[in-house]
Amino acid sequence: MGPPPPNKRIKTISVSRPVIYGNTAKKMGDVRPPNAPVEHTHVWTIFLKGLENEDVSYYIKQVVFKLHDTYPNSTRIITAPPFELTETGWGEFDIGIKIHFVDEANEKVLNFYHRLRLHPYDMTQPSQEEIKSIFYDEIVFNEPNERFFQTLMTKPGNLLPSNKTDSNPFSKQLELEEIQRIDDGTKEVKRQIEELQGQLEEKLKEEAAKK
Ligand code: SLL
Repeated sequence: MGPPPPNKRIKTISVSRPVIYGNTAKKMGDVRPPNAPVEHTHVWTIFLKGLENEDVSYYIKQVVFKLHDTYPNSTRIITAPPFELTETGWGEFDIGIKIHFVDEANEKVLNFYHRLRLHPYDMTQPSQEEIKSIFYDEIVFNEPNERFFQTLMTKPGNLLPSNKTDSNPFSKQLELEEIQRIDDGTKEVKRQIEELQGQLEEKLKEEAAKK
């Protein structure tokens, strides 16, 4: 008998898993972590987790957060859930996120960025509120190998719920509302462009009439 056949990939199949990632941040008051440098103004947490906190450890082995070089040991490796990291600091920057999948998956590292947000969008509104910059996304495994596919199938993998609730900020409803806002925005921009073009033509006509 020869060696066992290589773990074959299943063509034509994609399996997706929803994840939530991003950061929360709060201005530090008088209570500061004992080792926080004086120039640090905020405490923040970056995280990656399953939708509605579902377990992700059956497909994610570790998450690596790459911080700004101003941080000592700027590469932070989190090898078990919760995949999150709390730090203090003064500035916003792009945090590199690398997801390493379980060995069985035989998948490449997934690499992306999250812009750490410490301040409210409207900075004229001083706010002591917790800042949140949180995103929904789906990790898609294209042509998973047979063994990993079996593992994925043992866990349901929540889909995006249809209605938004307080515990479910991400939903089809929110997605549709966002598409509607983008649509409205696009129409408004188009309208403004046409209005300005009209004004420009008027001015050109006026100029031509003067000559
Ligand atoms: C900025 N380009 O100027 C960004 C850089 C750096 C953030 C932000 C503290 C690091 C430390 C920190 O918040 N660095 O002291 O350990 O806004």
